Amino acid sequence: MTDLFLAKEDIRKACIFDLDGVIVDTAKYHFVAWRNLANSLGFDFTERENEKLKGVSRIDSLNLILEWGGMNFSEKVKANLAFSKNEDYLSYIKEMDESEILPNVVGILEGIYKNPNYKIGLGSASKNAKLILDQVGLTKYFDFIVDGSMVTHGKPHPEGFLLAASEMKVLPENCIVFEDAPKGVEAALAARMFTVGIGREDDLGHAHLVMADFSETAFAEIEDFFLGLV
Ligand code: B16
Ligand code: MG
Repeated sequence: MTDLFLAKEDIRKACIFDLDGVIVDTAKYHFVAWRNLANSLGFDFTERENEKLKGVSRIDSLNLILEWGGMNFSEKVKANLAFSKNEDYLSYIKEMDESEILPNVVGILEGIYKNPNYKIGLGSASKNAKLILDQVGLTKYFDFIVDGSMVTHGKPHPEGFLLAASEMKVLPENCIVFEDAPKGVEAALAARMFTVGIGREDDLGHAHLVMADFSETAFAEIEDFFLGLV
């Protein structure tokens, strides 16, 4: 039987998760490590400014922070600064365990994992994504993991989400993306995927559906929106 004769609920589909802000809150560790770096260069920045770094690649984050501090360096020095920030960041990441998984993420992953029509992918800008998933014990749920080292273009470019979909052999329109960053929502929409914003309606109103977190949701409820049943 070809896909042509499959009912809508039997078409191969996938859920693609962002990592930071959706599965775990690593933004707090990025903030501490970037702030340590800024302080060592003689300036500071606020938690509000840190919000602008969500979903942004490491080097783009550094460029923004240096702009806030009115500083500029050669590419070589910037590479060294990014390296030392990452070493500092990793010292926090290496202490992470499953207690840092955000509320009901495991429940949602289990709900998808048990559904034979769905694959599960990761679409993160972080080059540390695999390490973080291992650290919190969630790697086993994922059919394919896209991390920041596998893409040329950062979010809002759709490259990462499209790569995850094609590696899982699922059409973009059959994918559901979970994203916490406005730029990540833009990337998922540009990939023509059903986009669920995790966070505040004010920041993520351009998504198809917005929820504060996963705490009071079952995957079946989200799927009803995706299938147009709600
Ligand atoms: P790394 P996500 C993103 O992860 C973070 O939101 C962003 O703040 C960070 O700069 C980026 O990863 C790169 O992280 O330095 O570990 O490569 O939200 O796309 O999962
Ligand atoms: Mg994120």
